[in-house]
Amino acid sequence: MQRTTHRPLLLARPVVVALAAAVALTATSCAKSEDDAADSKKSPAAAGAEQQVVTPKPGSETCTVDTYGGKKIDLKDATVGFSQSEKEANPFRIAETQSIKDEAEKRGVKLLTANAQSQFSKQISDVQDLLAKGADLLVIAPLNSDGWDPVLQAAAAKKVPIVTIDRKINATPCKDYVSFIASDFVEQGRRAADQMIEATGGKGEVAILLGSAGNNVTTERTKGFKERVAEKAPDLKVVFEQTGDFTREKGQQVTEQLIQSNPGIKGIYAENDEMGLGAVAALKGAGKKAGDVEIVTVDGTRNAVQGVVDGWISGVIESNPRFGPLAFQTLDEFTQGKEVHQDIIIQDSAYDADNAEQDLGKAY
Ligand code: GZL
Repeated sequence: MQRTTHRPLLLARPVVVALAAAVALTATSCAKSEDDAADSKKSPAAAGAEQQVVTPKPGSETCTVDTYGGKKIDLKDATVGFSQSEKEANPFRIAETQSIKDEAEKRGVKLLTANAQSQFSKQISDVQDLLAKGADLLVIAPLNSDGWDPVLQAAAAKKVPIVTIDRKINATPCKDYVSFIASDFVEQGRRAADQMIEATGGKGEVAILLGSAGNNVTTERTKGFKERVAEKAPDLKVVFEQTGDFTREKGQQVTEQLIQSNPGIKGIYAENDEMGLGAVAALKGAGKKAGDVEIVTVDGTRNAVQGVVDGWISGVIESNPRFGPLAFQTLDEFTQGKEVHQDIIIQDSAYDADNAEQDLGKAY
């Protein structure tokens, strides 16, 4: 069922690119104008293309191989080790790994990969294993923000530079790792709040399906959402917060409890699409109709954006997983001895009833 309410398309705040020679986006993951939206209508495949521009976070410091203590090498002669954190059941992880593989192949770089199946102890041993197999450089998508010391020491001993993507590790940039490339998760939370305020009229009780504990994504998406609600909609009350561990099963279980304890809940903010889709399943199981509860999620997976088209989900803020070009461009420049930024932002788009159908092709 197509919802008829219309909401302004929420766009990422334009990030002023500090680098004058920034390479133009080949195709943006943020539809900045009707033209872009029109483009995505013409060729959905192009609409999902990967971000090429290196957009430093305002105030980001830089790093060079000399200050870091690595060695200048030709990336083409190097072996890159990629450590993925979560099992590839979540489309975010599938798209993230594919982006790294595609870029390595495009650049003719030898890539070793490992998947920790959502177990942190396995991710630590995976990275040790990649080092033992001769990785000259590491790209890590961390499961947790803490507990990385053994890996950092082992990589430093072998002078193997690390680029982290997606979630942050609590360590020293340009000493323990070279660069951190990620979305602005606090901004994602703010934008999700904007969509929730729009969908609910800024009044009523809402619940938060929290992500997993122990990483910055959960804390920052929650921070951004709560800040914005407090700032713009004091009559919208967060009355329930519980983790769904970023999984669909847990998201469904928690929502089943939620609608028992809070039958009048007006909105659910799910900190990722998988939990949001679990919430939809719970609502359907309870005999609810599309639109009875406003759901806003974060990621931008195809199933969730389809949920917007079908009226079950009010809005989706993208968390762009297509890190391949940015990660390898950073590695390439770093190993050539050039300055790279320690904090790099990947742009996120957004979906609501106004653009979900035409932009479904941008979802992953
Ligand atoms: C965000 C990433 C999150 C996704 C979830 O960068 O760390 O982890 O939003 C995934 O889908 O579980």
